[in-house]
Amino acid sequence: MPPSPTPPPSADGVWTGLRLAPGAAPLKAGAQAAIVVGQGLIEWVGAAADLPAEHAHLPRHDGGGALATPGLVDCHTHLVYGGQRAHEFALRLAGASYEEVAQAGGGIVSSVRATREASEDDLFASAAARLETLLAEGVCAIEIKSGYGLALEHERKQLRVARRLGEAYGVAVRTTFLGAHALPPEYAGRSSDYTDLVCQEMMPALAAEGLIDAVDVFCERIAFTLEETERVFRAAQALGLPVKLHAEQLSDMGGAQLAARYGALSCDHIEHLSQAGIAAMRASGTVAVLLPGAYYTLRDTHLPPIAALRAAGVPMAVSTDHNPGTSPCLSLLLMANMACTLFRLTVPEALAGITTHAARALGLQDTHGLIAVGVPANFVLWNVREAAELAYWLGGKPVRTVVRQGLIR
Ligand code: DI6
Ligand code: FE
Repeated sequence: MPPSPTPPPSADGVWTGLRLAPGAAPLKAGAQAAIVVGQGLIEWVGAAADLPAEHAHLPRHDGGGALATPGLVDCHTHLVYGGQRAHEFALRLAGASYEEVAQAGGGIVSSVRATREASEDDLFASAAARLETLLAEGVCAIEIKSGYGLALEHERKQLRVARRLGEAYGVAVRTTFLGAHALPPEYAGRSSDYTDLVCQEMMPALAAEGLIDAVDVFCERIAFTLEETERVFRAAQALGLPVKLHAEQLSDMGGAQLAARYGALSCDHIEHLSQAGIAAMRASGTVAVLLPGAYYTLRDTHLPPIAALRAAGVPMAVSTDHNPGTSPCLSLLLMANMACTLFRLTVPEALAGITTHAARALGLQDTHGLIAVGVPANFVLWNVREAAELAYWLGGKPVRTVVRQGLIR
């Protein structure tokens, strides 16, 4: 269902009866807090007792004792695609590996077929339903990748849908061009030629149309080589576009070091990340994006090097990696839970991973994933006693109110 034509009510005014989650804003955790919203921006945040007199006359919104966090940020999704792949789930249950499914003509390429067959409106409708689920759980900014079109017109279609979703739903959408996701069937055996097409035709055309906020590559032995990845990065750099990488998911390709040399926003998956990769990411300020939904779905057993990332001080984000093959996940809170349970993140790390650090992975650290004066009002009120509950419950709907782009949703 597209959002109703009547706009949601404004969140302008004073929000009281709140507790701020630890780390959400510079205030003693748990103290009674207030947030002042004016013209869609946060004008003031602090202890309710310190509310400046100038704000006292404003309309009040009662938080009812809820816990407030910044709006959630889902920093790695493949949300726009045709069809779904439940049958592959069954194949894998019967013993096939992800790589075997891909080599047998399933996998990414089957979603490419369905995406090419779908109209822009079909893609909008199916992605909108998924987006609504994520938004209802408190997502206020989301990254959406292309990569199921693998030809100019179909990549364009996916990215246009991503932009339209952002406008229709009033949510910050960052688009990522992932033309180098898989080899389209018409380029079988001609990976280098396809890489040229991505760099020389698709990327410049889509960038000129304002459809690309960042560029990504699936650098893996079943996808693109390190050399091809670097060609894509060089093309991105020439267009002034930031890069990120699907790195070291199934094997250590040295992708993280390459990405760091190009100042990548993030390296994602990174189950097989080496110490050299960690050092390079630390030096370049690249965020480590952890994707426990894919790890879980693939029944992976090779854990990302969490302790080493933590020791190096590399910021860790957590995301759904929503995609029809390896992570058909529509709950960022469930990912926070799995980041704790499977990857041994602490609760504060997991919550920073779906807010502050996720925003950084999108280059949005100054405007999203935080409750601070001057930023757009994106925050969530939760019916929980303590922040740990956000990573603790498996399922459930702890949201009380979402304020997104200054409106009460
Ligand atoms: N890594 C992933 O986990 C997804 N893409 C990627 O580069 C999987 C995409 C799919 O199987 O459709
Ligand atoms: Fe992915």
